[in-house]
Amino acid sequence: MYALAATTLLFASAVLADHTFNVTVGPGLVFNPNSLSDVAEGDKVAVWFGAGHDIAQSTFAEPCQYMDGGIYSGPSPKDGDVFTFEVTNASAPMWFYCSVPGHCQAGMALAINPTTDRTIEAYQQAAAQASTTQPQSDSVQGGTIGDGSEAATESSSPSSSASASATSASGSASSSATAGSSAGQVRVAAGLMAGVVAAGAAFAL
Ligand SMILES: [Cu+2]
Repeated sequence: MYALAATTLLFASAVLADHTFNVTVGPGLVFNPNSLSDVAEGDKVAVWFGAGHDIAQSTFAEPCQYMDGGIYSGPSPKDGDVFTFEVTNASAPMWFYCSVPGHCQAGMALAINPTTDRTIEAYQQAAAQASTTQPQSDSVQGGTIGDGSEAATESSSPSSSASASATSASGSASSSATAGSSAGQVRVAAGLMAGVVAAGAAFAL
């Protein structure tokens, strides 16, 4: 029953705002989460940077190789920069890597809408043997980079998202990427629909 109430909430929040999936860079040679599923057309992905990394798009077949015309954060996002791009085709899986030499081989990759055959694990396995091709351009491609204020108004920062998740998800305890990045919107909607949540939660108990 709680799940039903939560689903209703998510639906309500989806009507209120586009969905933004938050991805953090590091600590270590990772994108976190490294795989996003159920990303819909028009949804946005916000990559929250720490210094020393970037993000570039490849194909699945050629991991760590920049795809012609692919999305790219630019060569050296600063600590605190947020790179945001929109998913325009939800039916095609998207593959990303960090083009700093060695990082892709170490598994620093991101999948959007992977399939059962083409998983982030399969990409990483192939990446371990691949060489890196860095984008030739030194400018941002296919997205925007800023301080996160745009992403923050649409959703929430990863840290506040985590706390919202912790406080609002009593009992549901889903730790999936989708639920985590939705938490900020749930929190916004919760103000409007607190009665529904309370009723749903009470019923579940
Ligand atoms: Cu990196």
